[in-house]
Amino acid sequence: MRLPILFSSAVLLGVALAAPAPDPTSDALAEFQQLIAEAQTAQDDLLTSTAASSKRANTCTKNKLLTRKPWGSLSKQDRKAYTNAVLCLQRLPARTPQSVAPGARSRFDDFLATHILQTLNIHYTGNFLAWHRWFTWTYEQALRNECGYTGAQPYWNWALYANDPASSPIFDGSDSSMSGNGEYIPGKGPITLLLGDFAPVVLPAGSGGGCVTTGPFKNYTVNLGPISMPLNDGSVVGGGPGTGLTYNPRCMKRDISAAINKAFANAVDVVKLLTQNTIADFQLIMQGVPGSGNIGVHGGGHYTIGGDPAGDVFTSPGDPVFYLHHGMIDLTWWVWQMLDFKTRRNQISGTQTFLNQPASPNVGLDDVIDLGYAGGGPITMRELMSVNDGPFCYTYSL
Ligand SMILES: *[C@@H]1O[C@H](CO)[C@@H](O)[C@H](O)[C@H]1NC(C)=O
Ligand SMILES: [Cu+2]
Repeated sequence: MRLPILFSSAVLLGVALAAPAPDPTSDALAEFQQLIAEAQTAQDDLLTSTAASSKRANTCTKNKLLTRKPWGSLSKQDRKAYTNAVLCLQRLPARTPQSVAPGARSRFDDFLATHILQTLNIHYTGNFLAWHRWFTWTYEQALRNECGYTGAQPYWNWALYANDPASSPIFDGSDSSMSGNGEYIPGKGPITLLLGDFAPVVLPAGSGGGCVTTGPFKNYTVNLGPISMPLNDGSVVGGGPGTGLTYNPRCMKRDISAAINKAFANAVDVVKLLTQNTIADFQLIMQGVPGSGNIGVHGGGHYTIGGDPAGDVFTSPGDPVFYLHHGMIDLTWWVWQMLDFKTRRNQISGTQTFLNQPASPNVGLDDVIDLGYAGGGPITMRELMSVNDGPFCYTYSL
């Protein structure tokens, strides 16, 4: 607030300001950090008061919270412990029957198959945030309970590396990264995103495009999909809904794009999202107003990764970095809820179908979410609305 006043009085005095224009994203980054601190304080207060009033043994308390941290704040050893656990999930046998997803080869694929099967009922719907909260948590539990991981699910703070994601600790290709960019393929055209009957969104190609050849996942094979994969000639490949579950082994490709990260998932975008007043607006800003050309921070993160499978809405959890992206999506919902928890805890907006096509009822607190063979069991929306309640007891730090 102080800067504009100083600036206008300087103009009144006729003083020529020689200093370069301030970078709005650095102010926004500080504001984002402040909002996280406010959310933490609100959560602490809430837990202190519920602990005092509850006699239940399983009540979530401050000292039971598991803290999810940004990738770059983990030690290199902890990052490797995480990627080793993911590699373990990729080695464990699938539980999904061949009759459901004949191409599923691993526990990691169980999660991917579940996402593929439910895509049209979990995006641009009223359960989008809760479904992905439950999905990410169930994955975190599988890493911990089936693969000996003792940490929390890390997240990708898009705002920190918006100018150069490929060099960030997440994508730098080192042993302690989530693997690097795809091999550079020159001369690629843009990709075109189609969303219902809305005007298509054309996004520039990134700085990779080929197979990922560095870091922990360089030998990882994507087994399922594609279903709706934008290519760099403007076309979209894949068989569409109801397909992509047969065995289709191929390398993982990435096409990391600083331009997309800068345009849709920078600190200003994050703060704008967190300062919305209703869940309807929060979701709209997060996913971008359809037809506006803005894909929001959700699309911004996905298409910053790009490639195959992460450019494919159905198959995107086939790239393990999906779960770091959705950790950050969940972080933004957590902050937004904590800033006015009483009012926002149970807010839901949207129907049961993708952009309400075909038309369907609104999602409510009694709706059941079931991740099938990924695990977790059926659970109601009501139990997914707070990270301090139901199955959850976690928080986020910087
Ligand atoms: C990839 O596979 C090769 C050949 O089996 C192996 O030598 C190498 O250690 C593997 N790399 C990673 C990062 O898993
Ligand atoms: Cu999803």
